[in-house]
Amino acid sequence: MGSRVYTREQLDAALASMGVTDQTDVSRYGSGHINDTFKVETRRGVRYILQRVNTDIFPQEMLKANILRVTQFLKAKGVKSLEVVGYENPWRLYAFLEGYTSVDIVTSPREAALAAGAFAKFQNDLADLPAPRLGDIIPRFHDTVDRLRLLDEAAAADVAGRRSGVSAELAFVDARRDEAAKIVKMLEKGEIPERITHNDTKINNVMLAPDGTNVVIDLDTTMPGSALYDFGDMVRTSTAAAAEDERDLSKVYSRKEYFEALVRGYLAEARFLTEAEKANLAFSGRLITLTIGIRFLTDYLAGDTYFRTAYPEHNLVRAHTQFRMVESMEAQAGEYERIVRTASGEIRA
Ligand code: ADP
Ligand code: GN1
Ligand code: MG
Repeated sequence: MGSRVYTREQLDAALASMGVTDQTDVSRYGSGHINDTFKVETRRGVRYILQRVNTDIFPQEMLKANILRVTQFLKAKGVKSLEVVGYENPWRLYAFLEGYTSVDIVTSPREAALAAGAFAKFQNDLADLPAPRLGDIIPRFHDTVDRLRLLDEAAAADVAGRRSGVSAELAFVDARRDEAAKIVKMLEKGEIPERITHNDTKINNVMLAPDGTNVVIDLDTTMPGSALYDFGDMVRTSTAAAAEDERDLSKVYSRKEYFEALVRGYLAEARFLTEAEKANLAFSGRLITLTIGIRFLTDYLAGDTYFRTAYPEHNLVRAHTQFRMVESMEAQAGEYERIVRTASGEIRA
């Protein structure tokens, strides 16, 4: 869908409900696909991030409870995190992270390693979050089998009349159905552990500062999951040579030296990983990238109701880049497996 439009009165009322009345400017901010995000400037010189949570996607009360628990727990530990200034569903106000920036494409292997370390530390920091279990914000979020079911349903319903134009894309997915259940099955059988994970580790969800410090943001999907999905989504976004919506597919591929930096940055911090998890790190990159591609294609078939789009073919373009990334990772699979094995051996030693 396109961006929702808000009146000045709506934005002012949301800010007033959270105690801010001296705003001098409120403007759209960032390139997230889900929430409506604004940067707020005030007469005091203090800046904020104002967000309207996407109420079509998130159960609002559960989301608020999860976010408050996670941010308060991290704060009590002395870990820099999002600072919640106000939360009045569906609106919330975060302190603006001054001095940090987010990027949509990783520009150096060092940046990839830093981001990987940040998400590994995030998982580690939350490992001892006291009971109860965090709410499952979007059940079966990364379950590829379920995502295939939703794709099949969208193709059968064909509400937007786009099915006949995506036969090649559907065939690409069909050729890879056998791999879909692997991580879900391992989780079910207890072969890999459930952990509290971020579940949306794309590169623009970590804010970086020039001195290498960082803050993990976009905590909406922080819930029980697998470390493999978190690592896989980093491979998807942090090794990509081009933007998620690049139209020129000759520019889209997974960069081996970035993959290596990612693996090393992750393993150095994620000392908690089991052997079974390590053995599936390279595979997880291919699987999550296929899964996100399936989700873009599904949304295209459904008429663009989930991800924010800027033009009619946007979700299809995004599906194409994901499938090209999958092909690139498949072509380098042997090499990627070797990189993980070598790094695991060295970092353990
Ligand atoms: P979405 O769920 O739509 O992706 P995010 O929470 O990721 O929304 O926010 C979108 C973008 O806004 C981020 O990629 C980041 O650039 C910026 N952003 C979010 N929170 C902050 C913050 N506290 N300080 C500065 N920038 C932020
Ligand atoms: C969405 O919110 P954002 O833009 O960081 C999506 C992720 C996808 C990503 C693809 C809640 O992330 O799952 O991987 O787009 N978030 C949700 O870019 O669905
Ligand atoms: Mg985001």
